[in-house]
Amino acid sequence: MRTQVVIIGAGPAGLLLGHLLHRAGIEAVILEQRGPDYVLGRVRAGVLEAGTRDLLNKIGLGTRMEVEGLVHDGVEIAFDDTRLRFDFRDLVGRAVMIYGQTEVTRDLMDARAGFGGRTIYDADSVTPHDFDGPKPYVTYHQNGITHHLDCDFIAGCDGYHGPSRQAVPAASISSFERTYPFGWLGVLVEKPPVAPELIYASHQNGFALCSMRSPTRSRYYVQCGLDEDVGAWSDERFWEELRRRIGAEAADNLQTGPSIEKSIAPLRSFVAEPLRFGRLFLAGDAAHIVPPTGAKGLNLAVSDVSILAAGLTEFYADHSAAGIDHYSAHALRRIWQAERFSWWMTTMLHRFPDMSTFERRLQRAEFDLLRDSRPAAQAMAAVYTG
Ligand code: RFL
Ligand code: PHB
Repeated sequence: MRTQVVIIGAGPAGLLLGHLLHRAGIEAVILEQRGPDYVLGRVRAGVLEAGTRDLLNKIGLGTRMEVEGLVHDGVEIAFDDTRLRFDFRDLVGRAVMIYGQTEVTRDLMDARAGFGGRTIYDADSVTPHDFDGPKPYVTYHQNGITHHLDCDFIAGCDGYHGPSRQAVPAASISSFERTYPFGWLGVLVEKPPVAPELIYASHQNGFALCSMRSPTRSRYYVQCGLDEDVGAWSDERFWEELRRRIGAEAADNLQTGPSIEKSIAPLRSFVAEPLRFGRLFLAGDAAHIVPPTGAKGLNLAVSDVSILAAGLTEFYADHSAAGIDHYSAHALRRIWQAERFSWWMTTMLHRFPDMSTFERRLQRAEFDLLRDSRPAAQAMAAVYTG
């Protein structure tokens, strides 16, 4: 079998790339290790930057988002007993869209089914081959049979643990990494959100975040230890800790109920360089990870594949390799900006195990700078809204 581009991974990066290529008349096959229900069952990001929203609208994928998504003109940040609202419209004239990654993925899957794009689910042992030469191919197993897929290019959109980055010889790739000594315990609950906008809270006990998926469904997080067992967190314990961290006024408005999802995610910053190895490209979480504090993970995946799709379109339409030659440098500029922002927000708002009172005062000074300096608040708002 042969196609123009093999995309490994049917997460948001892979599905969106498939969509953008289809619009440019380029054929792609997506190979996914899991089934569609598993992919849709993962509760992840919730905030779309203005640019992500614009792109989804531009390519005809925004209909449901514009009806069901929630436009947020601001965000709140609380530090101990002080709670501030940052008005994005006033600061930078933009807003964000609250629309879950699950919904974006569902819209992309529906659109792909609509144009008859091929996605091969439950593909085992997916392996990219010969991408350093002119004839790359990908092999995979399904139902005991080994399949061989010839192509012009391979796009590794297979997340942090996928095979694409691992196929690159160690001498050709550099990685930059920071792991944080904590994780986020997340809970999804069928109750209205505590406040109309998100609240990021820094408390002596640790960080907390109040987010949402809809007017009736809320998503909450508390910072927890890396080695903690999710089974040790009863719903009651979670609500008690959340109430303590978000301050008295928000705690009074919190509506609790049985959790419908509860999981712990570690926090990590990671970047691989470069993003191109001959005819193999890395995009999305396959290439970089950000801690979720800045809500950048999904948005970065979108910006990577937009740049990559433009490069591939230029290659096929104009017989020019300039776009794909420039992909790595172009995408990495934005990636490092998001890395910096996510690291900064994480550092300002979390409790670190060996933190001194000096460092807590520095965190407070960062927060006070956002309160007292309009340019500082504008810089935060500009990056947050994208
Ligand atoms: P994804 O979504 O991980 O999709 C990769 C796809 O590749 C498949 N795959 C394979 N396919 C074939 N063969 C193999 N051997 C394969 N190995 C893996 C996987 O099954 C999957 O379908 O990466 P993508 O598309 O780059 O999208 C990136 C976003 O998903 C990610 O950046 C965000 O969700 C990050 N993230 C969050 N971002 C936020 O902005 N806010 C959040 O609250 C937030 N929460 C999260 C998150 C990521 C998490 N991870 C990775 C565990 C919570 C979690 C738990
Ligand atoms: C979420 O709604 O899951 C969410 C929102 C903002 C973040 C991270 C996660 O920074």
